[in-house]
Amino acid sequence: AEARPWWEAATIYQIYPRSFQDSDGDGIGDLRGITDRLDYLVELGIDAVWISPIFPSPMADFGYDVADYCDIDPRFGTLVDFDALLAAAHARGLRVLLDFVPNHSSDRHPWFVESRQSRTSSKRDWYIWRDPAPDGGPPNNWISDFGGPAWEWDAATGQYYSHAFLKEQPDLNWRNPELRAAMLDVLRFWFARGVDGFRIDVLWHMIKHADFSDNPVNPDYLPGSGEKNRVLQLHSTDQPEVHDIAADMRAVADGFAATEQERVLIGEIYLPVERLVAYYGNARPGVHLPFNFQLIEARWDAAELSQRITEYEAALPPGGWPNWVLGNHDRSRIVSRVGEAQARVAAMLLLTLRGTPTLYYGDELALADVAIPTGRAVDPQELREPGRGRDPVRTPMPWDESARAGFTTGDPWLPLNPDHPTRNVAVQRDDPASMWTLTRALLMLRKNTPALSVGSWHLVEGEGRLLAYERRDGDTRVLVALNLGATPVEMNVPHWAAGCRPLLSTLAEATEPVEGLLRLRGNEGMILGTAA
Ligand code: ISL
Repeated sequence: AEARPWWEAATIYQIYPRSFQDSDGDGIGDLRGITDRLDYLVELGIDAVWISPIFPSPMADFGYDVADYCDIDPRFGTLVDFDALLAAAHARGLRVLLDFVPNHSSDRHPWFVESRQSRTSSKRDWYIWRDPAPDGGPPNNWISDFGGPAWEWDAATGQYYSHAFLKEQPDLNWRNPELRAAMLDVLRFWFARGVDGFRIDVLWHMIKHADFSDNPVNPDYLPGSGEKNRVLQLHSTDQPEVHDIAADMRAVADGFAATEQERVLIGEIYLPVERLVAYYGNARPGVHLPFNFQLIEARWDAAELSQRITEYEAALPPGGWPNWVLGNHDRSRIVSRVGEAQARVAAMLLLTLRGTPTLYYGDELALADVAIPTGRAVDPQELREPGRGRDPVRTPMPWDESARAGFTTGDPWLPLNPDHPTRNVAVQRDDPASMWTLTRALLMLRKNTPALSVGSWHLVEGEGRLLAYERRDGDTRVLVALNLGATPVEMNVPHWAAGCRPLLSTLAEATEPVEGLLRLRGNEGMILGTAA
């Protein structure tokens, strides 16, 4: 086989560390907890974990407000625990990716504390400070992602500072060379410790237009869709200079790449496909994987999915490796978006597309969003824009049928899913019809069938209820046929697939070879191939 970087055929699993496994009874997940569960991930068939931020933080945004980029928050453990986690993961062939949050720090970071001391502070320019508008108001009309102005007044020094997110998350100034060097050193610090890569938070936000002109008003704004959508983020995001930053980070990663340990950079970027693919780089390489959220944005509809997949495949630059995401800690879970039967088909879709899939913890159990009782909401977004909060998708992982689901011996920081006594790892592992068993079977089939991970992708059908495509690697051809509707559907299989056997169905074992006509039950997905 040709040599490929490890991450091309890998499946990544996102761990939200507060919610995965608590080891000390404080109700908050931690690093030792993750280490204890590494065998679980290997058993499931995972190749790499991405852990949401674990650095010291006041937790205004649950770790996406970093107060020290080169240490571990005591709630999660210590650097010693981290080194142990990394060693234990590597011993099992698992890679570990951390979450780099470079657009903003915490307002408690010593850099910001120093920056706000005075206009002449040596760190003043490490953040984005502007004079007020002539009327004393904010310098422009930019809106924070969490609603409200993206500017906070600092009375002591008479200027506003920019914050694309909470006021507790001041934006770092990447146009300042010292700040830039200090942040690239953060990557070096963790790479030298052995981490295999980073997910880069809000990469497309990292540089703002030098003129700070007003953003245009969004003519299609729907009230209730989030106040940030009142304006288009034309001048506050996706500036040309952001690609120089991505290239600088890539150069650092490449500097640490060894034959056995190529480091991977994944950019979090919510942009239309044609803008997204620019993040692969141009004159200089950018990130390896600009996160592709097409499956999160899509309605559960064959025509729409086939169009989005085709468009994304066609937009990839030469050498640009695809990737797919079905859920994350910011978005409603797949089960709650499309339904439980449909989520099984969605898992088959995620794990049979060309490129690197990222699986969100709990999705292997078909975990749904959890309604959080009034008074228990903790996400700042919920407190600012009720109904838009992300707590429902961040609830603790249910491991077993015990009172606290094996997650903690204390009080879990967010409520468990009420169905945890029946929906948990222990129960599903023993159930041949469970989502867990299906997910594992998909991951094993994908591992043993290079056509499914790295093979080429060809659309066969994308209309009505049916989405079907071919995956091909050398002589191996695999047909994936997904019925997105609740009623049966029939499909004339391509001539090459006649005589193929079902390798896996989302519903039940099917073994009869298919002749001309493939019959799929409602919400059934099937993988057919020539393999044994
Ligand atoms: O989900 C989104 C896309 O529609 C966004 O609003 C998302 O919250 C935003 O793109 C950035 O998310 C990331 O940065 C935030 C943090 O709160 C999120 O958890 C993180 O994923 C600020 O660091």
